[in-house]
Amino acid sequence: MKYAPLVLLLSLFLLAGCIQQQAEEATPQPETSTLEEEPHEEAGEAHEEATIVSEGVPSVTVVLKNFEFSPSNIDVEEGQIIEFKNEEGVHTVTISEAGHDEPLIDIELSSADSVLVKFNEAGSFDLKCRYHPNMVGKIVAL
Ligand SMILES: [Cu+2]
Repeated sequence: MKYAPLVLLLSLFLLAGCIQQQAEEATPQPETSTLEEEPHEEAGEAHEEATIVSEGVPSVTVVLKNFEFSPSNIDVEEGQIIEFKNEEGVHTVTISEAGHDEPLIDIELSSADSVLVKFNEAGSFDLKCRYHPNMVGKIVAL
């Protein structure tokens, strides 16, 4: 056991590291404030701006047909649901924050499929189908 002293020393270092880390965690950190959280947000509600939901009554139905979203300019209120109903071909419902590439929602719909998307927060959103560059729309949640 000629390594025993080394192991002991290493353990002490690790232990010291743990204690230090705990001390840091216990210190209040004003940097991690809750700036992005909406004060009126209900507990347990999703933080994403838009989420796919399995049930709910849509306030608007958008039909995918003739290579377009109809209507393509959609206004909803915060908390409302849009139903996207594909009546022809295969398309995607791809929704991102206006001006952002990274989608919040990206789902493929076969013909006769539909999806419910709930808008949890106010904002402007770009709507598109990834397969057909001409299929675009705008969603505003107020
Ligand atoms: Cu399409």
